[in-house]
Amino acid sequence: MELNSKSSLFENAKNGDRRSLAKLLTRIENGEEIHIPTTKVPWVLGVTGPPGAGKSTLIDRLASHWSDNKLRVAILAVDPSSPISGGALLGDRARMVHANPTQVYFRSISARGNHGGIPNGLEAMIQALSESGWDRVIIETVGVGQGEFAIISVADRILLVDGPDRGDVLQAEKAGILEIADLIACNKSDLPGSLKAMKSIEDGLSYSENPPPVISVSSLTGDGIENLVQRIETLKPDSGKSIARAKISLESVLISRIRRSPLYDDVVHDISQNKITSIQGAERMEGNYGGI
Ligand SMILES: Nc1nc2c(ncn2[C@@H]2O[C@H](COP(=O)(O)OP(=O)(O)OP(=O)(O)O)[C@@H](O)[C@H]2O)c(=O)[nH]1
Ligand SMILES: [Mg+2]
Repeated sequence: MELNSKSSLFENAKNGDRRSLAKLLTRIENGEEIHIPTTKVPWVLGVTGPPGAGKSTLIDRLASHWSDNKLRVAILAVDPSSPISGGALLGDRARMVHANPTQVYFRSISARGNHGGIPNGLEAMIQALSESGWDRVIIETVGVGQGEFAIISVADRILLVDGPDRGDVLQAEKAGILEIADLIACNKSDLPGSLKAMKSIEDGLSYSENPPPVISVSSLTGDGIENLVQRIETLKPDSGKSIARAKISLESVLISRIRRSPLYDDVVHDISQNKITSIQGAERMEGNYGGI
């Protein structure tokens, strides 16, 4: 029976069967309602930052640290461009060289079809992973535009990764994202420009009332990783969110809901054809938002 097969998928996933886990996550991602008991609060770390900053390489270091300490680590990589889910981004999986594969689960999630909002069922997937015994859930997203920060509405701990020679630090500052992080890792400390990058990040935070710590690391050599892990471990996710973070979190959920509305594509089309104004379009959509 359908119900039985759903619950046995969860039971099997809990017993360590990865195929069942993959199937379970795919079903959740496809919008199926699957009841999973809630017995704990998931431990979730969102890792964001500009393309190429070293997020995947750094996550491998973190996963390696935790897997060496007998923790099971699940990594969900949100791929903004791929229509395909379930498989691993080749590039990203290739960065997983240090972590113990028996203790690590890796999966990419497509963000396509959500117009850059929160991927389908992400929160339920996190819960499923947590309840089936994954002690740490890490979500990797590229943080370059407003929509991509949707992640902060599902992760209590946010790590921003930046580094030298990216020219993105300034942009990050502009978007106010430096402030939404709990921690900032200035990666690639082995490269010559790293001191300058640290300074530039610290300058960007100089007006912040409660600036997050900036930690210099090299995911390549492992320098500073121990310190970063200590900081992550001691974050207190319950201590409240900054106003900046609460705003982005709320706005991301609203944007996702608007984009998931069954009317969205039609209204966008009508506006593009000058049939209606955008204000009329917004009025037509009111009360017709999609869920999350
Ligand atoms: N020198 C140096 N190179 C690094 C370091 N960390 C990562 N890299 C390199 O930077 C490049 C990008 O690393 P990724 O880990 O794929 O970066 P990413 O942020 O996950 O990239 P996207 O997922 O494409 O946004 C790769 O060539 C890495 O080998 C570091 O600490 N030092
Ligand atoms: Mg990556």
